[in-house]
Amino acid sequence: MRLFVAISLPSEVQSDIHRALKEARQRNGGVRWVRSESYHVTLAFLGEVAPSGLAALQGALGRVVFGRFSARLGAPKAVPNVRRPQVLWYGLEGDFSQLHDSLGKELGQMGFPPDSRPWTPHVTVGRLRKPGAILDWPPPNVEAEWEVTESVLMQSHLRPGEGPRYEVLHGIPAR
Ligand code: 2AM
Repeated sequence: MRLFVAISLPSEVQSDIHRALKEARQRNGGVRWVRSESYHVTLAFLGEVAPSGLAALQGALGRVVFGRFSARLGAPKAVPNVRRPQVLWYGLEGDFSQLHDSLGKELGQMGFPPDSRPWTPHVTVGRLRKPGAILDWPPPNVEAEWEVTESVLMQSHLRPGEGPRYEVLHGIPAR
C-alpha cells in the first residue's frame, strides 16, 4: 500500500485555493492540476508498505507527540522557478517543527529514511510533466489561517488516467 503522512486542509481552504487558481487552471491545460478535495500538506512520504506492517506503523504514529498549532497559507510558488516549473504550490507558515521532528523520529525508528532535502511545508496544486512556461502565475494570495489539531496517515490509490484518490487510514491527534 502506498502511504504518506499529511495534514488535511479545512474544506473552505481547499475551496478558496481552488477559486484563486481559476484563471491559471483555464490557461494551462498542460498542467496536471490537483483536485481541490485532494489538497493536503505532505509531512512524510512512506512509499510502498506491506499491509502486514500497518499495525506496527500505526503504533509508531501513536507515539508522535505535538501540540496544536496555527497554520497560515503563504505565497504561491513555482518550483524550482517560474521559467521552467515542475511543481506549483502554496507555501505555509506556522510552527510545524514539533510535529515534523517527532514524526521523523518515530518513522526513523521504524526504518524509514529521513528526508533527503530540507522539508518546506507546502500544498501542491499542480505538476508539470514537461517543465514549461506557465501563464497567469502567480495566482492571487489566499488568506487562510486554521488550527492544526491532527495529522493523518493516508493511503494513495493510484488510478490510471485519473488523479490519485487519498483515503485517511488513521488520525494522529495533537496532545
Ligand atoms: P507533495 O505533492 O506535497 O510534494 C502523496 O503522493 C504525496 O506524497 C504527494 O502529494 C507528494 O507530496 C508526496 N510524494 C509523492 N511521491 C513522492 C516521492 N517519490 N518522494 C517524496 N514525496 C512524494
